[in-house]
Amino acid sequence: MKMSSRGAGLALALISFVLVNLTGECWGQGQPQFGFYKGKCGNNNVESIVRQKVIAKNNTDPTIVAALLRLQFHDCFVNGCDASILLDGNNTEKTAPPNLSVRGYDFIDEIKTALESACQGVVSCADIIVMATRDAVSLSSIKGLGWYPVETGRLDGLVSSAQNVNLPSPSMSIPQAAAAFANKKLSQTDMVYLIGGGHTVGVAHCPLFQYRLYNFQNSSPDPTMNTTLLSKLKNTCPNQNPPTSNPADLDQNPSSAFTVDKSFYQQILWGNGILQVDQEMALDSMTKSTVATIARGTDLSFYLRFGQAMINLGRLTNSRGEIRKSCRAVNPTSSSGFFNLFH
Ligand code: HEM
Ligand SMILES: *[C@@H]1O[C@H](CO)[C@@H](O)[C@H](O)[C@H]1NC(C)=O
Ligand SMILES: *[C@@H]1O[C@H](CO)[C@@H](O)[C@H](O)[C@H]1NC(C)=O
Ligand SMILES: *[C@@H]1O[C@H](CO)[C@@H](O)[C@H](O)[C@H]1NC(C)=O
Ligand SMILES: CC(=O)N[C@H]1CO[C@H](CO)[C@@H](O)[C@@H]1O
Repeated sequence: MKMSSRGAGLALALISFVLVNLTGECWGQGQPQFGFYKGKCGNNNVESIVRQKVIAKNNTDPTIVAALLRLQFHDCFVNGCDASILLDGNNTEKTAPPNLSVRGYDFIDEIKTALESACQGVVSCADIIVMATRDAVSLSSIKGLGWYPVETGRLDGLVSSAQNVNLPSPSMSIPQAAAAFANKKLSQTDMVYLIGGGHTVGVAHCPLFQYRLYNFQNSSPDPTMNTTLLSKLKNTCPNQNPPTSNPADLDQNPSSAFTVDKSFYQQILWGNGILQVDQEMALDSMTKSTVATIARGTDLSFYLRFGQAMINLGRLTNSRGEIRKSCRAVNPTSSSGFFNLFH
């Protein structure tokens, strides 16, 4: 399997090389493959430039892994992984309500600047998100076991509109969430790994879960919440309107709040899910056996399957696009009618 995907990768790389050189544009790019940037940035190793940046960042801000995981999810789920979430403007994706607290834009700019000075116009912003997320995950995993290979060769999208943002909501039922993932060709198993692997780091703010404490359906509070957690969260989020914007760790294991590991799954089995959708994953017949299996399994088997789920998330691709000069804006020429006609 490895051999054949490598062979196919080589063939594709060859085809895209020819196309890029014939047209001077990126017609061959857009079909992600492992190692796409090998030999494309002079003597520079694109993936190691990204990794050095993430190592330096992780040392000063250990929350970067949470920022990047959420950034990749929000980018890939809307229009495919095309960096559309990075575009600035009045009505772009990042201005839609679910963007609340999506972070990491400045750090992506910093990596882009380093790559542009290594080789201009070669590495897409969409790939930077995916590579940097992988590196942050591996740095924040037990013994680095969270590393997974990433496909590259994506193009940056030309459009970004808040109207396109239809991300799942934290109060969705598991069947509804599974339908949203299936709509993106992601399986229920991918969903359990992606939500649980993502929510093993980072925080949620009171407005996203406070209703579970004081105002849950007809009973109050949410009967599925661990009562120790309930009292703790009532302190974090006092019953007031508007709610405070205080944060709570999504992974309630205090020793691994910054670590991408499988502890989240044990926490939700104990009723310690912060978001409704997190808690329901441990209870719904569609997902509960997967949750229990991960909680009981080894770290390595969690990392391997989570890595595969991240690769699958990275395959939601939008093949129409370009290599942006700045991650925050489409290239000046590509907004012309001529370019759009042919892409
Ligand atoms: C049904 C699917 C999902 C829903 C409804 C959901 C919802 C949320 C919500 C409401 C928050 C808290 C936002 C805030 O209070 O600021 C959050 C945070 C987060 N989500 Fe998700 N999420 C989902 C899937 C994912 C996936 C697939 C990933 C990544 C693989 C992910 C990664 C994260 C991370 C890392 C944070 C913390 C961000 C930070 O601390 O800055 N989520 N999510
Ligand atoms: C956003 O809208 C304002 C006012 O309509 C306009 O001045 C500004 O140029 C717009 N910004 C962008 C990036 O389109
Ligand atoms: C990244 O940050 C986390 C959290 O502070 C830390 O545990 C880990 O050792 C860091 N990784 C590296 C390789 O420095
Ligand atoms: C509540 O959570 C704690 C750990 O935080 C756990 O020890 C306890 O068993 C949980 N209670 C239930 C009913 O699962
Ligand atoms: C960074 C950013 O654009 N944040 C926006 C997120 O969405 C809210 C509500 O729609 C806006 O007010 C923020 O400006």
